[in-house]
Amino acid sequence: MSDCIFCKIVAGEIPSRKVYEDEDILAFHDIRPSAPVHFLIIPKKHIATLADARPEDSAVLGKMMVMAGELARQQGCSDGFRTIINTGRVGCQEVYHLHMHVLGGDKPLGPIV
Ligand code: DGP
Repeated sequence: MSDCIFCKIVAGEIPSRKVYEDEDILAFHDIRPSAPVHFLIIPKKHIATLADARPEDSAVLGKMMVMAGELARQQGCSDGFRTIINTGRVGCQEVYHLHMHVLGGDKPLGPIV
Protein backbone atom coordinates (compact mmCIF):
# COMPACT_ATOMS: atom_id res chain seq x y z
CA MET A 1 0.00 0.00 0.00
CA SER A 2 1.79 3.13 -1.21
CA ASP A 3 0.23 5.51 1.33
CA CYS A 4 0.68 3.25 4.39
CA ILE A 5 3.24 4.58 6.87
CA PHE A 6 4.14 1.10 8.15
CA CYS A 7 4.58 -0.23 4.59
CA LYS A 8 7.00 2.68 4.11
CA ILE A 9 8.87 1.59 7.24
CA VAL A 10 9.02 -1.97 5.86
CA ALA A 11 10.39 -0.59 2.57
CA GLY A 12 12.99 1.50 4.41
CA GLU A 13 11.48 4.75 3.07
CA ILE A 14 10.81 5.95 6.64
CA PRO A 15 13.45 5.26 9.30
CA SER A 16 12.68 3.21 12.39
CA ARG A 17 14.58 1.84 15.36
CA LYS A 18 14.45 -1.83 14.46
CA VAL A 19 14.17 -4.53 17.08
CA TYR A 20 13.90 -7.53 14.75
CA GLU A 21 13.32 -8.36 11.10
CA ASP A 22 12.84 -11.49 9.05
CA GLU A 23 11.11 -12.33 5.79
CA ASP A 24 7.62 -12.12 7.31
CA ILE A 25 7.65 -9.61 10.16
CA LEU A 26 9.31 -6.43 11.39
CA ALA A 27 9.55 -5.14 14.96
CA PHE A 28 10.51 -1.55 15.80
CA HIS A 29 10.27 0.85 18.71
CA ASP A 30 7.09 2.92 18.93
CA ILE A 31 7.65 6.60 18.18
CA ARG A 32 5.43 7.60 21.15
CA PRO A 33 6.33 5.08 23.86
CA SER A 34 3.71 4.46 26.55
CA ALA A 35 6.05 2.38 28.69
CA PRO A 36 9.83 2.07 29.24
CA VAL A 37 9.80 -0.72 26.65
CA HIS A 38 7.30 -0.21 23.83
CA PHE A 39 7.77 -1.72 20.42
CA LEU A 40 5.47 -2.80 17.61
CA ILE A 41 5.46 -6.07 15.68
CA ILE A 42 3.95 -5.93 12.21
CA PRO A 43 3.51 -8.34 9.32
CA LYS A 44 5.45 -7.16 6.27
CA LYS A 45 2.37 -7.95 4.20
CA HIS A 46 -0.17 -5.13 4.35
CA ILE A 47 -3.12 -6.32 6.43
CA ALA A 48 -5.15 -3.29 7.47
CA THR A 49 -6.59 -4.60 10.74
CA LEU A 50 -6.83 -7.80 12.76
CA ALA A 51 -10.40 -8.05 11.46
CA ASP A 52 -9.00 -8.29 7.92
CA ALA A 53 -6.71 -11.23 8.72
CA ARG A 54 -7.58 -14.40 6.83
CA PRO A 55 -6.81 -18.08 7.50
CA GLU A 56 -3.81 -17.86 5.15
CA ASP A 57 -2.35 -15.22 7.52
CA SER A 58 -2.35 -17.63 10.48
CA ALA A 59 1.33 -18.50 10.25
CA VAL A 60 2.50 -14.88 10.29
CA LEU A 61 0.11 -14.02 13.13
CA GLY A 62 1.45 -16.99 15.07
CA LYS A 63 5.00 -15.83 14.45
CA MET A 64 4.11 -12.36 15.77
CA MET A 65 2.80 -13.92 18.99
CA VAL A 66 5.81 -16.17 19.49
CA MET A 67 8.30 -13.41 18.72
CA ALA A 68 6.55 -11.05 21.16
CA GLY A 69 7.81 -13.15 24.05
CA GLU A 70 11.23 -13.70 22.55
CA LEU A 71 11.80 -10.02 21.75
CA ALA A 72 10.31 -8.79 25.03
CA ARG A 73 12.86 -10.93 26.86
CA GLN A 74 15.65 -9.53 24.69
CA GLN A 75 14.46 -6.00 25.53
CA GLY A 76 14.72 -6.73 29.24
CA CYS A 77 11.12 -7.62 30.04
CA SER A 78 12.10 -10.59 32.16
CA ASP A 79 9.08 -10.37 34.44
CA GLY A 80 6.24 -9.97 31.98
CA PHE A 81 4.85 -7.61 29.38
CA ARG A 82 1.55 -6.60 27.77
CA THR A 83 0.43 -7.05 24.18
CA ILE A 84 -2.27 -4.89 22.60
CA ILE A 85 -3.80 -4.98 19.13
CA ASN A 86 -6.09 -2.00 18.55
CA THR A 87 -8.63 -2.81 15.85
CA GLY A 88 -10.71 -0.33 13.88
CA ARG A 89 -12.57 2.77 15.02
CA VAL A 90 -13.91 1.30 18.24
CA GLY A 91 -10.47 -0.09 19.06
CA CYS A 92 -8.96 3.40 18.49
CA GLN A 93 -6.62 2.11 15.80
CA GLU A 94 -4.58 5.00 14.44
CA VAL A 95 -2.39 3.28 11.83
CA TYR A 96 -4.29 0.95 9.51
CA HIS A 97 -1.57 -1.67 9.11
CA LEU A 98 -2.00 -4.49 11.61
CA HIS A 99 0.41 -4.15 14.52
CA MET A 100 0.89 -5.64 17.95
CA HIS A 101 2.06 -3.30 20.70
CA VAL A 102 4.47 -4.92 23.17
CA LEU A 103 4.82 -2.94 26.40
CA GLY A 104 6.90 -3.58 29.46
CA GLY A 105 9.46 -2.30 31.89
CA ASP A 106 10.45 -2.96 35.44
CA LYS A 107 7.19 -1.86 37.10
CA PRO A 108 3.66 -3.21 36.68
CA LEU A 109 1.80 -1.28 33.97
CA GLY A 110 -1.46 -1.12 35.91
CA PRO A 111 -4.86 -2.48 34.99
CA ILE A 112 -6.09 -1.97 31.42
CA VAL A 113 -9.55 -0.71 32.42
P1 DGP B 1 -2.54 2.34 17.16
O1 DGP B 1 -3.39 3.31 17.95
O2 DGP B 1 -2.61 0.97 17.76
O3 DGP B 1 -2.85 2.38 15.68
O4 DGP B 1 -1.05 2.84 17.39
C1 DGP B 1 -0.19 3.26 16.39
C2 DGP B 1 1.16 3.46 17.01
O5 DGP B 1 2.10 3.67 15.98
C3 DGP B 1 1.28 4.66 17.96
O6 DGP B 1 1.60 4.19 19.27
C4 DGP B 1 2.40 5.50 17.40
C5 DGP B 1 3.07 4.58 16.42
N1 DGP B 1 3.56 5.25 15.23
C6 DGP B 1 2.85 6.01 14.38
N2 DGP B 1 3.63 6.46 13.38
C7 DGP B 1 4.87 5.94 13.62
C8 DGP B 1 6.11 6.05 12.92
O7 DGP B 1 6.25 6.69 11.89
N3 DGP B 1 7.16 5.38 13.47
C9 DGP B 1 7.05 4.65 14.61
N4 DGP B 1 8.14 4.05 15.06
N5 DGP B 1 5.90 4.53 15.28
C10 DGP B 1 4.82 5.18 14.78
